[in-house]
Amino acid sequence: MSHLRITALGLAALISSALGVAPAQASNSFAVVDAYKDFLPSYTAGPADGDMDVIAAAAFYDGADKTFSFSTILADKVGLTPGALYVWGIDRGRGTQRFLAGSPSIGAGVFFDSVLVVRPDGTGAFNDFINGTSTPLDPAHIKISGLTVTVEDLPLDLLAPDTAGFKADPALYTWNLWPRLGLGSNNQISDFAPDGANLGFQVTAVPEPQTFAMLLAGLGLVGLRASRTRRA
Ligand SMILES: [Ca+2]
Ligand SMILES: [Ca+2]
Repeated sequence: MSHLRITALGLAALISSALGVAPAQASNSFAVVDAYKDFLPSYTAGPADGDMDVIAAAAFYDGADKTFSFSTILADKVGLTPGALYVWGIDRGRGTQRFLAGSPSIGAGVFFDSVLVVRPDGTGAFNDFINGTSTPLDPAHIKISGLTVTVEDLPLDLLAPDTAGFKADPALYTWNLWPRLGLGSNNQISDFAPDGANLGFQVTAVPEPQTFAMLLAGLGLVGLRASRTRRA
């Protein structure tokens, strides 16, 4: 069923047309199409369910509103696996490969100094490892729908208190996304997106509400096709 697959290039083109920018600018710097069923060998804590498998993800920084937004498509309906969590690791300039020191040692190339934890019930928190704080997210920012988890319009102030070592420009922060079952050991982490790397944020200088909706539609198409491929 390879003809149903959409390539990273295809997503980039989709995003490009949605954003009205050249493919070279869109590239893969802020969005990733992640492999289907690429469960980590170290993931032994739970089932290889589709809601533990990232298909696509993207993130934005709105420089005008000074807000961050994140979105992902999973391979199956969010909420399928009890205890599933979706975690965006964010590197604001003091990120380290924190999972390397864990057991089992995983996540080479995945740098973060804070995490955005989102639950299928629409609640979540921002945990800042540098400042040692945990801040519940306003549920109004979290949207769960079908295969999609979205966190919209998080204020810069939440992610970037005045802390030494953080990058001066929040547009230069990077991220990685991983589903996991509970917040214990590394064998609960099922997938990284992207694999072994961080991505940047698409920076939108002028707020355009339709942009995000169009990208989500594109990501939804990816998810739908992946889902069909899975069933086929
Ligand atoms: Ca995946
Ligand atoms: Ca992956």
